[in-house]
Amino acid sequence: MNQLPTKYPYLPTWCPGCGNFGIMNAIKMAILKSGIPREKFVVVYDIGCAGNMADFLDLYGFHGLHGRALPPAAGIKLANHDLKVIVVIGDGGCYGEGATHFINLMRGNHDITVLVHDNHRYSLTTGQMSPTTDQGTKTKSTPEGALEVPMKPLALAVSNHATFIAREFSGNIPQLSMRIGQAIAHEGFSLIDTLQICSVYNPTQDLKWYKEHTVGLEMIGHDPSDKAAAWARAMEEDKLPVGLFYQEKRPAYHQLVSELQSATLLNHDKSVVKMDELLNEYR
Ligand SMILES: Cc1ncc(C[n+]2csc(CCOP(=O)(O)OP(=O)(O)O)c2C)c(N)n1
Repeated sequence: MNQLPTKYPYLPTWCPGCGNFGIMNAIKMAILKSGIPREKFVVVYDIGCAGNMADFLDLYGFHGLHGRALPPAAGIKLANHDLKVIVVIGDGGCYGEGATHFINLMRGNHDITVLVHDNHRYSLTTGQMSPTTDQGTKTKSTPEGALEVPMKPLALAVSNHATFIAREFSGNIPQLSMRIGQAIAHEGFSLIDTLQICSVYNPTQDLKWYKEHTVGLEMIGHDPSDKAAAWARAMEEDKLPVGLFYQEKRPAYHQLVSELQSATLLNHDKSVVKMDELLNEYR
């Protein structure tokens, strides 16, 4: 069976107007369209509003700690590289608490798809500033306005050698779904920074705001094989470019590990491993 039920096991508890509804539907559409059996997918969820998707999506999954979803995702891929691994994580988890994992797994080109629900806030804990909050923005944790300048996650991805880098919008479900499909098919680290509406803790950046402040990369002419151009687009501020910034073909981490060439780690012939001898070496 390759169908995703719409009501499993609970209806989503996100606030009305939350971008997570669109992102979850885009994931479902991409998985159904991929033709890959759903038991071949594992979703690793971070903590937060985004991570609560663990309760609503009928797929194999693992719910990690806040900021720590990327290491188990890489581990799952190495244990059984036949699986497709997707990470569902907020901007606070990926770019704040888990930034070191984000930076270093990109360098290794670990074959995981990282879907960042970038609502520019730590939303589950009621809207504190995150690394992508605009300078000057008043939040509960910055009553006089955020003092820091925001992180540029796509520029970070370009400079740290991610091999698939995109930005999409949670309100454009067909395009987001198409991009998730491409990211799943890509062999290597894929990042989709998804601009996500948080109607409660970031009401300013609503549908109208995103329409006015984003521009499609295909409208301005962009070659996704041009890394220098991807960097320049990733640094833009007035209008946020949306689309595929960069893609290159480079061996994924598991494709370079010699032990994984004959079979997945899961399918290795364990009878050839002499555990007693191995343990004795360390006595
Ligand atoms: C290590 C750790 N730090 C902090 C928290 C508290 N906490 C839970 S959810 C959350 C905010 C999550 O924000 P984000 O990752 O951006 O996801 P969102 O809720 O916006 O989807 C925080 C700070 C926690 N659970 N664990």
